[in-house]
Amino acid sequence: MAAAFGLGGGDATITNSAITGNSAGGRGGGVSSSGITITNSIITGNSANDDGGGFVSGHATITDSTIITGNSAGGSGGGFYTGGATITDSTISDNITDDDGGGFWSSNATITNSIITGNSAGGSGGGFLSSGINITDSTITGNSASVSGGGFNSNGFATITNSKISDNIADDAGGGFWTWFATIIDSTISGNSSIYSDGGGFWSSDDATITNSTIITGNSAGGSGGGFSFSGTSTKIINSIFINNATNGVYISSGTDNYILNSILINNGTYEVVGASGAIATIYNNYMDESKINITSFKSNNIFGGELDFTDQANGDFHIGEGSVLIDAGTTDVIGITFPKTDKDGNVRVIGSSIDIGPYEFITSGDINFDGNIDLKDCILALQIISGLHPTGIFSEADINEDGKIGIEEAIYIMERVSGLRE
Ligand SMILES: [Ca+2]
Ligand SMILES: [Ca+2]
Ligand SMILES: [Ca+2]
Repeated sequence: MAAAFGLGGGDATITNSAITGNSAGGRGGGVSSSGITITNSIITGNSANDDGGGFVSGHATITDSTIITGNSAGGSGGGFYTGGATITDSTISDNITDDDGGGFWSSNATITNSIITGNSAGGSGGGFLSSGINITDSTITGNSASVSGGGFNSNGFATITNSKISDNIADDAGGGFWTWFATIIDSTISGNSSIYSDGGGFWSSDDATITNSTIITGNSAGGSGGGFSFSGTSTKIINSIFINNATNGVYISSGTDNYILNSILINNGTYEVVGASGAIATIYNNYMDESKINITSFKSNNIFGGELDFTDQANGDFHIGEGSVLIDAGTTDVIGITFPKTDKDGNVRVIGSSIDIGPYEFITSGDINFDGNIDLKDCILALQIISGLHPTGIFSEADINEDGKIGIEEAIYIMERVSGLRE
């Protein structure tokens, strides 16, 4: 049977529809079109002998709870194949291809508030393969690739914001993903594996910046760089976490402009950081055992030992309590480095005398002006707010009773603290 329908020159609009159980001997199992907009629809059970099990299109907009699931392709793009994809509020699941891009293949992709799960590729890019990727507020989980990039493969840049890349598998490099350039902000990369190669969490072949992110728990690599493997000119790891990756936390194979700053690296096997000959790293103000650094490096102000006071490490909650040695132990004074102005929760940092190590800044409830202390200045600010004034420099996260406002409860709390009635 041919594709359900084909639109040689025009765009297809599919709304509140199901495209099910079609097959094509060539490309585009369900639909072949120059452009396609899919809204609140399901595309399932279609197949193509060549590219695009669900559909082939010049560009695709996929939105509003659309589900693309259970399609297959002999070529690239199990779910679909397109020149450019914008995916919003949708799910791409359980599609399969013999070639690249299990979920889909696209020249570029913008993925927002979506889930890419359970897809597999006989080539690279289990979840998808693209050349330029923006991922925001999304989850890429449980995908697999027989070559590189279990979660996805980017032949260009990948920008990942407030997203989770977890439990993906690649036979070759980049369990979570494989990319040239990587920018990772406020995200979590966990439980991925590259079975026979480097970069369990991910692999980056050129500049990579990781900020306020957790690269944690059980990423593993058959080669080196259980958490992250890097082979470009400059990587910057800032206020991030590498815990329980194997073997080794970070592998840096090249470059002299590499930085690991304000980060936590523990329990990553033999070495927290490993470098190839000629690679150099600047490693300042981290929580790590310096004896487990195996790269030519400039080192200073790293700490190890003492209470971390994570809220719930076993369940991946790395907020810190008031007893933590991480508080105020970071630096914002390294030439050429831009440090984050907010933490992983989006709360303002720096609070207190210096930035904290790790993705989260410690917040003292009642510290209305976020200077790290509770004193009369905070009391006066709370009283001004109660009396209807609108003082500046107010930190609403200092709220003590979780009503999202600074009010009488905070004023009383601060007065009790200041007067010694309360610890
Ligand atoms: Ca601080
Ligand atoms: Ca204060
Ligand atoms: Ca309050």
